[in-house]
Amino acid sequence: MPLSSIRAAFEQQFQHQPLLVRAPGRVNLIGEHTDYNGGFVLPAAIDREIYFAVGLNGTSQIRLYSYDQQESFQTDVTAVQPSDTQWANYLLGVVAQFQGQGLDVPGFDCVFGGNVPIGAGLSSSAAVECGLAFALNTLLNTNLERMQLARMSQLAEHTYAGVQCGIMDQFASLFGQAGHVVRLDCRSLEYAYFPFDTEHYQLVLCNSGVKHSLASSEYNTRRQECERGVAILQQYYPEVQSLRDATLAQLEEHRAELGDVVYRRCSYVVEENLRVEAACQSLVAGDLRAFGQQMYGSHAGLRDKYEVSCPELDVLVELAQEFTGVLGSRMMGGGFGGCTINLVETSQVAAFVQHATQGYQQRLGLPLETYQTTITAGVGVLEASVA
Ligand code: GAF
Repeated sequence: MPLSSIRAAFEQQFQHQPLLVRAPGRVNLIGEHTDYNGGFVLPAAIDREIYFAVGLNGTSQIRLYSYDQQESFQTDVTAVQPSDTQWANYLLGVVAQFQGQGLDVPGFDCVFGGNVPIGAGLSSSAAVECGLAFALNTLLNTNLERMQLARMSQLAEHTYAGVQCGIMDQFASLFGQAGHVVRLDCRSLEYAYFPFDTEHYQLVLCNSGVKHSLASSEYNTRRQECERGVAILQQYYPEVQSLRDATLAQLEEHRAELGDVVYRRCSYVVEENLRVEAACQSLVAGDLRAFGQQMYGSHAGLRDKYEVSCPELDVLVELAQEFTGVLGSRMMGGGFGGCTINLVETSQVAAFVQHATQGYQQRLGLPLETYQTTITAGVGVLEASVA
């Protein structure tokens, strides 16, 4: 849906001129479930985005309108709290973060909507949080840095959506750079951009169309299992502050005490961090074939050790693996549904999409949606003239 519709809906409902903001969804090439373990990720912002029209209204009321749900929500600035209206929580959580920092948030109006598919693992919720955080920061002149906005948006997700997520999604939405992937050290928050060769290779997303209800509860459970592993290792290796510091040898040594499940979760995370490092080296060397192999390795670990995949995602990765024009494929994001990300030779994109669509229908009787993505800039203000 175009930005002009969001702007028109705002002007029609609220009769004043808004600030226009674009907030993208993200892909993650490799480094899954590593962010909350102090590890490494390699995301990028994409051309699937949420548009915002936001303006202060001179009252004490927050008036929100979801263009996609065609629903309104209103509350007083002094009464911000988690609501039964799920979509509003992502926005209210951000307001609560501003207020929690002692920043005065006056009444404002907001219309938002976009084309990030919901539940597809492309971080529509992070885009919503980051878009509003950026808009408020601009309108209120609060001069918060992007990393602070990312942290606040992440905490909004913890407190108002109940998912104990890491920082990757919010970071990617705010720090994306056109034509580049960005490697983030989720502990130090240092980051580095790498150009991504879009002439010869494309990122194609295959949307399984499933979202299992397990997603958020299992996500929080995985996080606890990793913390349990760290607590055990710390008794022997006090320097292990997170799984990022652990080694496979340490895990092996204490395998019995860790127990089968915690051992598998932890060894996946340690291996995935090593894969991100190796994948970045391959990217710098221009060896996309090696990069693709790391992606396949990531999927196998997520499926067998971390157990966050599902049959639909596994079929999509198998379909990619048997097609020669695909260099790598893996499930992406929290898991239990959503999209696979596929690294595909540009000349083979159309044939791959056909192969995957037919195969998905034949093997599971399910329709497949695919998205060919472009890597874009992160959250920013749009000129009114663009709308
Ligand atoms: C979700 C979370 F929001 C991220 O923080 C990250 O942990 C991801 O799952 C798994 O890598 O997208």
